[in-house]
Amino acid sequence: MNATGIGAAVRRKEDQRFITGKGQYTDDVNRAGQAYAAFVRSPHAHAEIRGIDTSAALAMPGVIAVLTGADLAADKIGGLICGWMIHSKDGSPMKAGAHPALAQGKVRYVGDHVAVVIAETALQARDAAEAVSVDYNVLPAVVDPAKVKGATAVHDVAPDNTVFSWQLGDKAGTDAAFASAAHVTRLDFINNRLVPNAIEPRAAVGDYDAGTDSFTLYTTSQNPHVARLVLSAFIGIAPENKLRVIAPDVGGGFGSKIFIYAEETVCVWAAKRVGRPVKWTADRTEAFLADAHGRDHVTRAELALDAKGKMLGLRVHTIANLGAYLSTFSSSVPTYLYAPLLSGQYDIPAIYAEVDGVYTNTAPVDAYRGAGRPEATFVVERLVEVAAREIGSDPVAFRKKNFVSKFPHQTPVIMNYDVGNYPAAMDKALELADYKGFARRKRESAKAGKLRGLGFSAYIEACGIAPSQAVGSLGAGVGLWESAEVRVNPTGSVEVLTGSHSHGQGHETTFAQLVSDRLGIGIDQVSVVHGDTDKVQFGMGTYGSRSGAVGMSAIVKALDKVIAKGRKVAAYVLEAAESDIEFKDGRFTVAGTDKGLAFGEVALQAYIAHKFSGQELEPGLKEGAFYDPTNFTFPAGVHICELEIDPDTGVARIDRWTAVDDFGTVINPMIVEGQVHGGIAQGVGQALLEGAHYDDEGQLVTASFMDYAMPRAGDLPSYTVGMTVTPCPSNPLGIKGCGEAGAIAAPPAVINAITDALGHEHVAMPATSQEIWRALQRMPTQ
Ligand code: MCN
Repeated sequence: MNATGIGAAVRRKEDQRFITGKGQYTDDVNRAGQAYAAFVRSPHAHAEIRGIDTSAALAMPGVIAVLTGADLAADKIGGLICGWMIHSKDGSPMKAGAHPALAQGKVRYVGDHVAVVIAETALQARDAAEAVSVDYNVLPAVVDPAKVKGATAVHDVAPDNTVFSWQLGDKAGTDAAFASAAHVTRLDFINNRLVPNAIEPRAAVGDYDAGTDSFTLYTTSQNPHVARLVLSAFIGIAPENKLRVIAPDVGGGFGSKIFIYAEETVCVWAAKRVGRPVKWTADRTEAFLADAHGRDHVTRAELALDAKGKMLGLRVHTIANLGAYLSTFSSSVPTYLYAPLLSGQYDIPAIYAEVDGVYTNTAPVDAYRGAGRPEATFVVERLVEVAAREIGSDPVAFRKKNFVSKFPHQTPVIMNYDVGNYPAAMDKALELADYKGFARRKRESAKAGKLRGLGFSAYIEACGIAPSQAVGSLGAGVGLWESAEVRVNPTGSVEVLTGSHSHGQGHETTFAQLVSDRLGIGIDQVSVVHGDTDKVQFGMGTYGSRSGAVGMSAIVKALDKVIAKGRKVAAYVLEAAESDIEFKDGRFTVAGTDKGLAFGEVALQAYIAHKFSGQELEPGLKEGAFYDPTNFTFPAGVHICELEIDPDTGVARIDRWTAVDDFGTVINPMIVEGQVHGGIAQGVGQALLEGAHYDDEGQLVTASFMDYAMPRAGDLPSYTVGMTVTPCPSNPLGIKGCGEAGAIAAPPAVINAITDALGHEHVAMPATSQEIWRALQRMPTQ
């Protein structure tokens, strides 16, 4: 194996600058003459705006401008849009209410954008924002997604607050399966609402050059090219390359930075209005209030079994809280990213899902690490656990009996699973978790007055959404391919330009490893360029754990072209037939001889003076490619959580965590393990600690880290991580995505472990010590 190639646990190249404080984030960007923006945000969840008095704010020191929705409308700036069209089961299109970047006539959640103050300093802007006087007529707010019907409409276009009433699967066939069932397991639960909380809050700097009539936006984005495409259309910048979007180092996104937000739009627009660069950086409270939140489902799910414990059918009804406005991808998350995963790892002949997407007077809800797939996995893995117990089966045996065993496997809900080996992952996880020793450990815990539980989660996810054409026909407004360009310099060093964006995933290392592997050069010879629309022509960005499977496949295509061109150059220089040139371990050689040239020598030959043969061989070595995958990738695995509960306090302490995942070919095992660790931490956060709560008036009562508990190191055990490998057949590297697996697998593993410890008393997420203690009080005395 090449020491820095595929499979090597190379240390991350980018960490040198991150851990020495040399990263360049959006808030580090400062432009000459820069002014600062502060947003006036609604204190009410639902209100008419009767008037806005900006006079006091305008008179305050340093204030340059106060802009409102009326100014936005006067400049004909379009509203924010949702990029995926969903149709209801009656065929009608979803009901998308207008979403202006600054409110026009009405505010719809606490934190909604009412006006923006531009001032000389950030503090002056903030002080003046408090002096903007808004006359509100407060309206009743609807907060509970299960009680939207009959409540005051959030948008006139949706009088019953229903955005869509969508379905997937065969209703009649599923009803028939239930009618013939020997046993039906039913569960009602809430998938709790989460706040993303990346370390770096969102930020934007808008700049306008009057000389060239062009704009630059520095922003915390996971997909700068899509941001350019959409923002140039909103703001009326044409052609779109008059807007350059730069997403420099980004300190975590977890989905929340793929969306087009009001603040970015306003910073670009305001820069031209005031003739100054305009900078905004969210504080943590703004992030809590106005970053798109995640999850928030209310679900009833039913699993039908025959007399032998084989699954016959699954029926699911979910109400998905979409918040006050449709965010960029919010319609796709609880529909096409959720229901097609309801088959889990199981062979379920009939599945029917209905999803009602509803408006409430809460912050918009959109993709958050896993986006729909954690919600689906929670449905399946909780049902499976409860069903196994109800029919008196061992949860492992019950899962194994129902696992998909033949591939490819067409589920009843769109997905075609290409490869996998689910029993192998289960067996490996059981071994690594010392399953056999669990009974002994449970007895020891009992002696110490503690309750020990073991919880399984056998998850499957779908990454690298594809193919473009098929997904486009389901309503997606974008292509799902990725671009790459490989530029070889005369010395043989290589620059890789990619449309993916790295905001913590280590692409500068893994993408360089791929180049190192294919070209036989060291990773120090490779630099990865991303995140700048002037440098990289176009790209779809990073989400849905696609950068390995899709982004790297585009690089493979471009590298293949570089090697093909290198072969021509080598043939010319070595005076051999092109068909006789072999490329291996970084050397072009004439087959059957020791005549050859190293990759770097061929690169130099491509640039120095030659009389290449006419038009057939151009000087230079630079190739590009677009790659559109033919299918999703389907990572899958088994996570086992073992925990101990103190019945006196209700505190659950995770003692062991075993994860066995199948990510196909692994490029960098250290980075992949890190991704799994981070994902588990987020999943444990959802299961035990995190929950965004609005009161009945629509005030977010968990709007700071004092009230919203994130997991800390002390809440997490050391993980035991193992792998199984079934290479993905639909991309040239055999990779499956790994970036979301932990967050998808973890919540049901934790809750199944808690309910196991409690003798299967129901607990809701987050299973705080209070929630567990209450469950203990409901239980019959032991
Ligand atoms: N990789 C690998 N072998 C594989 C699969 C992946 O070595 N078989 C490597 C990749 O080359 C890449 C990393 O693992 O360096 C993650 O790859 P992938 O699974 O393709 O995911 P993406 O790079 O597309 O990242 C997106 C994914 C998502 S959707 C969320 S949400 C998330 C996540 O990544 N957000 C993150 N991980 C995050 N990690 C950090 N630190 N910050 C975020 O915001």
